[in-house]
Amino acid sequence: MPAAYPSAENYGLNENGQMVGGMFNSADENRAFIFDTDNGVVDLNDRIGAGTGWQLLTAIDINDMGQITGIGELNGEKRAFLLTPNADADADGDIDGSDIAALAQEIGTTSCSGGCSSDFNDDDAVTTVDAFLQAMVLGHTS
Ligand SMILES: [Ca+2]
Ligand SMILES: [Ca+2]
Ligand SMILES: [Ca+2]
Repeated sequence: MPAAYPSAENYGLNENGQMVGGMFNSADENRAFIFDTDNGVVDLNDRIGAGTGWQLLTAIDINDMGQITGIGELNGEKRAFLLTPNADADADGDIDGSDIAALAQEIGTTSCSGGCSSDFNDDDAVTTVDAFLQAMVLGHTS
């Protein structure tokens, strides 16, 4: 665990070995985290963009698509959250035809090890799960 949040409780685990939960310290400050053996412990607040108004306190569960539910605060008010993996393959801030083309080139790859731009759920393979994640947010801009 990071030094600032030495204690943790794990609440959710998926097929890909990704674990989520809440980490906290003696000052009773809480942060939602995700853990896997490739990336270690990552504060989910570092995964969402700055300036959202959200503080993610505890992650409750993660499904095999990489979607994470939990509890946080939006502008200081306690709320539930749902995070869906970012399907912006070319990282230009929108989900459009060029992202579909990038996924089409990689689909079927089963040994990404972090090297596939379209492995949105980070299971080291580009599959129909990643295509579905992309289809859900097609047309979105950030
Ligand atoms: Ca894009
Ligand atoms: Ca684009
Ligand atoms: Ca994948």
